[in-house]
Amino acid sequence: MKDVAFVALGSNLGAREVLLADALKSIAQLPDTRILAATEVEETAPLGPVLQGSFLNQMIAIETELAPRHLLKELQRIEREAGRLRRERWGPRTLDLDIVLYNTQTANDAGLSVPHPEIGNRPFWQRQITSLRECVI
Ligand code: A4P
Ligand code: MG
Repeated sequence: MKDVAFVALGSNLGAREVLLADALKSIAQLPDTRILAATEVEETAPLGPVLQGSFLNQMIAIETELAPRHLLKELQRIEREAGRLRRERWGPRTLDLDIVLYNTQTANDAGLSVPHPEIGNRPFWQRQITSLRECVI
């Protein structure tokens, strides 16, 4: 059976809109994966301790046969292809792809936490989840 996951896209460096659109195309091309719905792209003020530019954020619901860790590996490859350099935690990035939810599953180890630990601190994620759920369920 295919699983439904919610993936957050974020960018605050470079051609942000193009980076998000390209990421969407790359995710759509993942094996055994289909995009079910996408929110509008919204501009959000930076959260967290680092002084940095504002973000464009978007969230998508996908149906996938990739297990959570396999999905994360593919998302990290797409981040790298978008020129993502990991410098400082929470710092500016060309592309950030986070698994916010993966069905009702929970995982909690160094490599993967789902639901994403920041879910309670990101009002725009909560709005996006609500609007995607109206499309998907
Ligand atoms: N990791 C664990 N769980 C997950 C998950 N559910 N999804 C691990 C994705 N990755 C997960 O991430 C560090 C490690 O988290 C990865 O190696 C992965 O194994 P990273 O992308 O390398 O580093 P990061 O993004 O700097 O850290 P983190 O903790 O993912 O930060 P966030 O939560 O992504 O925060 N403000 C606004 N307005 N909008 C934003 O999108 N984003 C951030 C970054 C800060 N402020 C923001 C936004
Ligand atoms: Mg991240």
